Amino acid sequence: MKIGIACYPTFGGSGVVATELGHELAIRGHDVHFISYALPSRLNLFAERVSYHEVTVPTYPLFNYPPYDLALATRIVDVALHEGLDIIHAHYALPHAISAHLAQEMLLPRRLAVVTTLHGTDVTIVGQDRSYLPITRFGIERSDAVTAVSEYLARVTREVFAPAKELDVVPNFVDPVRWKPDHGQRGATCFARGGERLLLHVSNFRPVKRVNDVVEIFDRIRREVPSRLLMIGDGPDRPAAEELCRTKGIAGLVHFLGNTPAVQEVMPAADLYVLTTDMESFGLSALEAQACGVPVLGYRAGGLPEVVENGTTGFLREVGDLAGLAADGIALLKDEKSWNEASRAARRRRSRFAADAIVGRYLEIYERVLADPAGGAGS
Ligand code: GMT
Repeated sequence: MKIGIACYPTFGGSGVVATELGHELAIRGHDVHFISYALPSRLNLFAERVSYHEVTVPTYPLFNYPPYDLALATRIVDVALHEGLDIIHAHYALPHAISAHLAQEMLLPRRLAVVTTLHGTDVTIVGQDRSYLPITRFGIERSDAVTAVSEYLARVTREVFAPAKELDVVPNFVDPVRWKPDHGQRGATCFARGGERLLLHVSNFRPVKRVNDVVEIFDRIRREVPSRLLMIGDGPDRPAAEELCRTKGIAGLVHFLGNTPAVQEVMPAADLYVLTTDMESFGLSALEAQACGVPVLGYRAGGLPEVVENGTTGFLREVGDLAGLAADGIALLKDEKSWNEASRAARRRRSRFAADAIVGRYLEIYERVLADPAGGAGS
């Protein structure tokens, strides 16, 4: 198949999932064309059958808001015609599903199937804004197939949009060869010294991630167990988290690394992964942590309970229960046997999210929509 992938190029999960999926499809012999405004952060351009097509958005004095969605639709049409795309897979509803639908209409009577994957805030935050709700529903309904990354997200999508569309739940996946345990490797010795334990958080530092909760939990843990905290990523709440560390006098123990692509190297070195989002549709980073044998502390909210097995691969508490999560973390770090058991269980969890099975489900969906003679007009 010839598959186009429209996604965000940033470090966020939707772009990462889109990129990993594209690589896996290419390995399986499909031609994959990424279409975005910048090179996706994890994209390997040296991989066979993978190409990248940049969207440029010309400006004009009248354009107070340069229309990226129109430039994207135009680029999709261009790539579809010149590379012979069968399918465009839109990751994150806005604007990708809308641009994909527009491209589909522009190409008629030539067929271009549209598959949309809903990732999270495209439904739970952005899509629920009254300014965007009707067009998000439109994008969902006009796609030939729509997938959601968790049962939770599918449920919210049905509740909020009541779309005249079936949803397929296709969870995210993890590559167990790249994400594997390597405890005590260089990443740990760089940051945690002399027997200190290492806590890790990775996110885009948006309000939904509650990054100050990570700092609060760490502050309680480090009083009992000598440890350090690594904060990877960047976003609007990073300054507040840095300020909180200074106020608490723990700035020397907390390392803010920014948007480093080296997560894969650091992750296996962590003793605990902390993800305090109050509404995580899936929590890809928690899955990657578990694949590295790192137990997870997080909130019992959104789709995280579908990824983390409470009491087995980590601990989940009600949103805001900082003391509870800190107590769980302290207990785990103080008891080597319990930590080892949790680490082994976390690693085993990857089998539920194996790339082969999940990529196979996307391929089945692609085949289903291409075989549907009623498809193609987006109806
Ligand atoms: O929805 C977002 O906030 C952005 C999105 C992203 O691009 O980072 O993250 C979502 O998609 C990921 C990949 O499917 C999921 O693992 C994240 O849980 C989800 N984020 C949220 O729901 C907050």
